[in-house]
Amino acid sequence: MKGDIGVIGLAVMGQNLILNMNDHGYKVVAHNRTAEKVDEFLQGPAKGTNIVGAYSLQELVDKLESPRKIMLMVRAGDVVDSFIDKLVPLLDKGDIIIDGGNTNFPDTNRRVAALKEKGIHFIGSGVSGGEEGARFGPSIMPGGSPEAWPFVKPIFQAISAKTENDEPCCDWVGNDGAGHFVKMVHNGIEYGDMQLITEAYQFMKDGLGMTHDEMQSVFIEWNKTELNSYLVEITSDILGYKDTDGEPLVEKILDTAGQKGTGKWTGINALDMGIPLTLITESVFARCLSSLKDQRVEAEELFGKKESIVEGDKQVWIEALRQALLASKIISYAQGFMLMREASNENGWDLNYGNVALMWRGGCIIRSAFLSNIRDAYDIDSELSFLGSDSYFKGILENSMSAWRKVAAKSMEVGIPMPSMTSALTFLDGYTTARLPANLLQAQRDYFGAHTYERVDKPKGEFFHTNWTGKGGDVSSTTYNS
Ligand code: NBP
Repeated sequence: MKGDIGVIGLAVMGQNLILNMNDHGYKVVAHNRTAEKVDEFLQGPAKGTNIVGAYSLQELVDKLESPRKIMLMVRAGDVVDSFIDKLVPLLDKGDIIIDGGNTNFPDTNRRVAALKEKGIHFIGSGVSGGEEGARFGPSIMPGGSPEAWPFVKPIFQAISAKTENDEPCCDWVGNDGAGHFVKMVHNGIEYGDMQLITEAYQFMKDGLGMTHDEMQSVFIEWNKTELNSYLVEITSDILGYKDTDGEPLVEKILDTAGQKGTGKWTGINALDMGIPLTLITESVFARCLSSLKDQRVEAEELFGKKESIVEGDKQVWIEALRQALLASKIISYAQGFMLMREASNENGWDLNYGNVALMWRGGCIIRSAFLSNIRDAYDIDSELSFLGSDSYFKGILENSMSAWRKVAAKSMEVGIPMPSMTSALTFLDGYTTARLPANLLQAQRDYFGAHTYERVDKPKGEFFHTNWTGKGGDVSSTTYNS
């Protein structure tokens, strides 16, 4: 009997996805560049299963049922192109290549188009949930050639995570690189969620002087509220984890954050599309700032930074902090969905935002109860332009406002950096201000560069130039937005 699907790449993600597929009754053919890893896998975790090995790409192709489905779980970038180049001459028209790595979506756009000309279907799929997700149910976000989806759907939906209503956390996202785009935004949101939690931790630790056991209890309690999520849950575990000497391990970890690029790509895309994705971008910058460790140590001494004590009733502050975190999180998701909306419009992807929320509901790192409310919001209005306008989220934002302002103001007063919580509040203040000072900005642009402006008392699209000094000419610059 031939294999149902081939997987190339036997590192942590590939191995666990294969075992997951095997659990669901699919016969998987496994291949890896370094052939010894095929043997190690077959004699190790895959022993006693239906999984078979292939030591060359030709052998892999020969062992698969038509149309062949071959999933790449390898390092993103050139490695994917190199496997595609080697596979194409061995495949037949109608066969399917799937890239399940963390690929930058323009690469997927390019591959879908190039392979279409050769009659090969290509799917670029986000896979989230790390090792455990891959093994027992990841969130899977596939996009690319729609003709390929019916062949891949049963396998992907079987192995994916399920919601409490048994809905698969996997559905077709859209054409081209839509799946990888949505995965990229997922990762950007993950950066934001993590940063928000770390800001709350620093406020509690440095501002309120709380012990790790106290902070652990707070996160356990928060996990019973609207903040219920995987990241809040693991944070409580981390805060309670003691090193061999009985001290909290977290304080022994160097405070420089790593990053692999997906948060940065999200920020770059937001800048390219003109979407104010402030919270996620601040989270990326917070990681950049953290990596300037030596400079920070010197600067703390140079500026003689004092301790940042927050006075007042601790319990009141903790509740204010919870509300500030929740409200900021709403802004982060609202901005992320704004970005997806713009990308969907620009690329004609016709994204279903409720489905995206459903795909993130289980299996992935940002899984949370909150995503069900997001899905409900898009069920009510599939074209909602700002998540915070939905009545459920608007209610939370309004109820949290005073606590959120208190926390933001206090952090500024005592010098605790909270870039994401404060920028979220600033965004909402801007978004809910009908008249911003951009009129003055337009005047400045026209003054020095004859860039022209529109007037509130004239129809939009009519542009004016003023000779502000009496010395300039009447010639204006061309009006366009980049
Ligand atoms: P890695 O990203 O570490 O990739 C390892 C695989 O890539 C191995 O099969 C390795 O073969 C192959 N490879 C490399 Br590296 N360079 C190669 C080359 N020049 N030619 C051929 N093969 C090459 O594995 P992973 O962590 O399992 O991740 C797989 C994909 O899934 C990545 O795109 C990753 O970003 C994404 N992802 C990872 C996670 C996670 O939690 N780790 C989560 C979600 C998505 P070899 O054995 O011969 O070196």
